[in-house]
Amino acid sequence: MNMNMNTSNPRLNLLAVAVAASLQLAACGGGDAGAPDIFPPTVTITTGAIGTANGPVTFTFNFSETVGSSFTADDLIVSGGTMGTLTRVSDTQYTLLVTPPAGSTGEISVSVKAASFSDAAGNLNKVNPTVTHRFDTCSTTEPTCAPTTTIPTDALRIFSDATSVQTLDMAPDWGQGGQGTRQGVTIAGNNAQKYVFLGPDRLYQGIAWEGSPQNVASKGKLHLDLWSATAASVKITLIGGGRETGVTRTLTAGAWTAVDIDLTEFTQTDLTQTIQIKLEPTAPGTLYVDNIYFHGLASGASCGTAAPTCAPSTTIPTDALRIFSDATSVGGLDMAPDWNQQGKVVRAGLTIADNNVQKYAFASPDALYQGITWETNPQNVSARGKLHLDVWSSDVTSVKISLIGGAAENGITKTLTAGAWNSLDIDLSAYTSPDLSQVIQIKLEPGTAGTLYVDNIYFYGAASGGGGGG
Ligand SMILES: [Ca+2]
Ligand SMILES: [Ca+2]
Ligand SMILES: [Ca+2]
Ligand SMILES: [Ca+2]
Repeated sequence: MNMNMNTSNPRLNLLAVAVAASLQLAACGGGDAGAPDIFPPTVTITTGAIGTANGPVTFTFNFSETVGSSFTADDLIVSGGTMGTLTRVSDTQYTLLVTPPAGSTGEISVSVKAASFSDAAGNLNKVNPTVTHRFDTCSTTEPTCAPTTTIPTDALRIFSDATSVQTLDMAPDWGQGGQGTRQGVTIAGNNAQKYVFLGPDRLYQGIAWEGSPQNVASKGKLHLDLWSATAASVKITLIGGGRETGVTRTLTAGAWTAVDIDLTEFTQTDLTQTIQIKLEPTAPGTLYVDNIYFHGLASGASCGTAAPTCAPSTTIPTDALRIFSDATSVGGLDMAPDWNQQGKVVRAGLTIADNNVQKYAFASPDALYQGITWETNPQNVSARGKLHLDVWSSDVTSVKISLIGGAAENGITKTLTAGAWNSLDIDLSAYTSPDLSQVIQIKLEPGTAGTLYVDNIYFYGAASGGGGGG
């Protein structure tokens, strides 16, 4: 049959389209046994564990159909660890063990090359996903690695390698009566303070800069890096104007814990004249301390009028699955796919206050949407808790944020405070339509024409409830 699409007869045209459509359906696996398989195989990569790995990580490759012997170790790109043997579990599943280097932290990345494996009909893969997994193989009995903290440029530093606050005393005698010791130590080329709390009482240590009171009222957070093998938690008290407030933070045993405390939690402290910090571990033992600083802006604080003048104060959790961030982004990310906006949305990558952001200018009321896609690299976020984005705008008062997976989506609308970074966190349970096991896209829809600045897109935390539903 000769299907000439250029025929002048419109009825024939329709017939041709219908025949073509039925051929496609048959090829999909439905009807005709003899129809050719024209659909390339796909693969998804998963890792068993969520969170940071302390040893070898197993990556599992699940194929959409039999790939025979076409999938081999040569089809993989592995970085950040040593590749083990690729094991065939079945015609549609393989596993690979990757061992991270000892005594370090970092990220293992596993990619499948494009056009590297094929189905029985010889169709080569078009999807070539990348999956990353963080690791930490540092010793858990004594710190052997430096904290991974990058001190923001806007930080007001109390204690750091590069510079510290004037008149700083990391070991004032507040009457501990010899029940503790302090020494400066160097760990992996990095300076830190080591406190030994002998106990059983007087489990406290001051850090003082009384000679140079610091006004931190406009700052957002207090940061400390803490390491202990024994203390389950530490009370951190900020002292200023003769008043103090203590907040308690739990520590991860045998690892650096990056502690960030919103300054609004220090309700009693006079933030305009801070002079001291007090550390109180819950039990005798050793506490290592590094990178004490105030950073970011008080939440909701204005930061620019026409465009942001500061970076968001967000600290990305270590367990986060990052879609877009300065340090790393998801494989295959496209922040500006053309979804037929016809030039009515203009995107630019910008650096503001040493931080990378994306700027989207929505010019026309008939194209108020922008996709963010990693469709070649679907991500399973079904065990995650929340989606985070930082959004800044001077003129858009709300944005609908849709999550897309398994060809289904729904959107959640968030209101925006003008002229400030809005830290948006959406519980993934609000995304009832998309298949969270294969999320591939986000869609942003401003309520009106205007400009959005976007940063720090990631999934984090654990799903609550553990409910069964899909
Ligand atoms: Ca196929
Ligand atoms: Ca191959
Ligand atoms: Ca240091
Ligand atoms: Ca950024």
